[in-house]
Amino acid sequence: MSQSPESETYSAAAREFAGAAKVKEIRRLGSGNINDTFLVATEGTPAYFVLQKINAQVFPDPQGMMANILQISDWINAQIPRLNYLWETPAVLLTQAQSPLWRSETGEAWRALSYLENTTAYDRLTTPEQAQAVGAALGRFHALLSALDPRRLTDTLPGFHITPQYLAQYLEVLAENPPLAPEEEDKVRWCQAFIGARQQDCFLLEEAKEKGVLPLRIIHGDPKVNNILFRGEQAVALIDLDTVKPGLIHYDLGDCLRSACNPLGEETQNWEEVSFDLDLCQSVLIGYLDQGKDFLTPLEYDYLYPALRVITLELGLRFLSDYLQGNHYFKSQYPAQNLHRALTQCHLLQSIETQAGAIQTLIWELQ
Ligand code: GN1
Ligand code: MG
Repeated sequence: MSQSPESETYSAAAREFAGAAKVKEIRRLGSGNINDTFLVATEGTPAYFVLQKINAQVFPDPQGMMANILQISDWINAQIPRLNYLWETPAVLLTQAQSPLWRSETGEAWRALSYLENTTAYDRLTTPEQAQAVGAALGRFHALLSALDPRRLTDTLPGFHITPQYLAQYLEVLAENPPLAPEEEDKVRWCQAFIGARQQDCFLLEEAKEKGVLPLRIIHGDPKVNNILFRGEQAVALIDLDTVKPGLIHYDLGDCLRSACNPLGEETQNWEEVSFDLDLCQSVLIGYLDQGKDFLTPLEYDYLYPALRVITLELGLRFLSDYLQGNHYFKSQYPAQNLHRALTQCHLLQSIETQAGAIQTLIWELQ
């Protein structure tokens, strides 16, 4: 292992959470856009665990975040013995001082979670069975938390999934007239026109929330497909609980659908070919509603299709804003990556809109 300052910090963090076990190896894990994630192998018990450096720019309250995670993990774990399906929640590991967080000398916050061995996460779904399992996992997660009072959780990310706020930030960025790379200018202008024509949609869910038309529940906040772990054919866990907070489950189901029903995935370079797969959508909804029918109100059904549009638009404009601001929020491997991600979400939304009638019929038939 090299001795860069970075590796010295993550080695120190790993030792804090490893307890008496000797750390054998540390390697990067997963494809998250925000936090730095590592898999730690030890010579003792646990043999593996997941170590994460929390991105302080995105998550200003790591303590509140860990308190939320501990609360919902305890709540779910208490129900697991009575469930008639397999469900798992990564355990929060504690430092030698019994804290769920470790601070480096420079103040970075680190945490560790147990590693669910022999599980798989997919960046893209290919079969209806996978899609149904993904939908079921999200429905189960919501059902498991449906009796927990949302007011018991802290909103550690106040502007997160408040689409009008992302729109306002985006418009501010545009007003500053950021310089554009000539080779990307046409793509930016295309996205800008596409988003501009849909600005009013950004208000749909928040207005419904403010009017009390849609109830506040506990949401995951980021149920994209690679946050769902499979053990064999079954989806057994929804990981990445950083964004769990009180909110509209519409953001969750919309986010899950936009991610699960895009067979090319959100990192494709082939954005013009991106389309929304109706069969996968049907399977996700069947899986979800098997649970959701017990708690969804009729009005909540009415907002499912709008939610799919809003969340896809929201992510498109978040990626575009970040590109225009110089890629400070979402990690990127090359300068235009966030622009390409924005194009992908816009094309996905275009495909959703051309299939509006069919998607709405599906939702109506499954109600
Ligand atoms: C971010 O870090 P990651 O990949 O789990 C983002 C989500 C986006 C997602 C898109 C806190 O999630 O909102 O939907 O990228 N998380 C945050 O891939 O902003
Ligand atoms: Mg996340």
